[in-house]
Amino acid sequence: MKKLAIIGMPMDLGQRRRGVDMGPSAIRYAGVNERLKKLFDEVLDYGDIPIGRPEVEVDPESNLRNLHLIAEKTELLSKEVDKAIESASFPLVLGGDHSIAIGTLAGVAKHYENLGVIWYDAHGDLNTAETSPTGNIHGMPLAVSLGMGHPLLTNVGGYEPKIKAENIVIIGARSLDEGERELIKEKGIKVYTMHEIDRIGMTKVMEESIAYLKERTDGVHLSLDLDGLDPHDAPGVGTPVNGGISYRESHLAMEMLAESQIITSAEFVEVNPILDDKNKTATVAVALMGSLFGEKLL
Ligand code: 4U7
Ligand code: MN
Ligand code: MN
Ligand code: MN
Repeated sequence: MKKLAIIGMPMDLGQRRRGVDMGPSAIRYAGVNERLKKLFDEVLDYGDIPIGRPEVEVDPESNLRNLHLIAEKTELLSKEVDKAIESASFPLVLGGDHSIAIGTLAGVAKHYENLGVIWYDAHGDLNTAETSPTGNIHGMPLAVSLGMGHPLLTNVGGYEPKIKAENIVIIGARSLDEGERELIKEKGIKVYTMHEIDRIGMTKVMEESIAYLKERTDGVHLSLDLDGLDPHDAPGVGTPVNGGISYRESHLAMEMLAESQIITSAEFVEVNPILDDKNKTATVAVALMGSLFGEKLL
C-alpha cells in the first residue's frame, strides 16, 4: 500500500519577499493531488500548518530575522512530518521558503540512522548568523541540520544534529557565500556545481550521486528549491540566479531518482506565485513531482 501525505507549509518568515507563503496554494492549484493520485494507492492532504500573520521579528543583535517564530513554526511542521512517517506515508512538504527544511528534516531524520540529503538548489544554504550576508534564515537550513547555528534552530524536534556532512549531496550550486565555501571544504561536502553539470552532464551527476548515497545512507530526503532551475524555467522564486539547471535536466534527475527508489521524503520550496508568470513555477514543481514519483512518458 503506497501512501502519500501532502503537508503545506505556507511560511515566508525566512526571507524578505512576500508571496512565498502562497506557495502551497499555487502548487495545489497546479493540480498536485490529482496528478499524484495516479501514482499512489492513497493521497492524504494534511492541509497547511497554521502560520497566521505574525509580526516580523527584528533582532539586530543576533542577525537572525524571525528566529523565534521560525523555531516555533518549524517545530509544528516536524510533528506533522513525523506523524506521516509513523503512519507509513511518504511525506511531501510544500513550501514556503527554504527555512521550512529545518522542520521537515527534524521530523524525518529521527527515523533513520544515516539519513542522506539531496539539496537541489542554486545556493548552499550553509550560512550561520556569523557568515550570513542577509540574516535571512532560508539561507541557513542545511547548516542548521548539521547542528550549526542558533540552538533554538538546531534543536527543533528536540535533538541535534539531523544529518552528517558526508551524507549530503548539493546539486546545482552557483551562488555560494565565502563562509559557505569554507564550510564545504572543511566538512568535505559533496557538491555538483553548474560547472560539473555542464561538464559531465546530468546523467553522470545523478548516477554518481545515487551511487554515493546508496552506499552510505538508509533513506534520502530530497530538498528541491525551485531556484535550482534556471529562472527562465522557474521565474517565480525570490532569489533567482542565472545559469541554472534546465527543465529537461530536472526531469531527467527526477526520473533517475524514481528509478533508483532511494528517495524516502521530499519537499518543494521557494515557489512564489507573486513573482511568477501565470503559475509557471508551481506547474513545473508539480510536473517534477510526477517524474519523481514514477510517471512515465510511455
Ligand atoms: B535559498 C544568500 F546571501 N546566500 O544567505 C543568503 F546570497 O533557500 C541567499 O536557497 C540564500 O533560496 C538563498 O541570504 C536561500 C545570499
Ligand atoms: Mn516517530
Ligand atoms: Mn534554498
Ligand atoms: Mn536557493
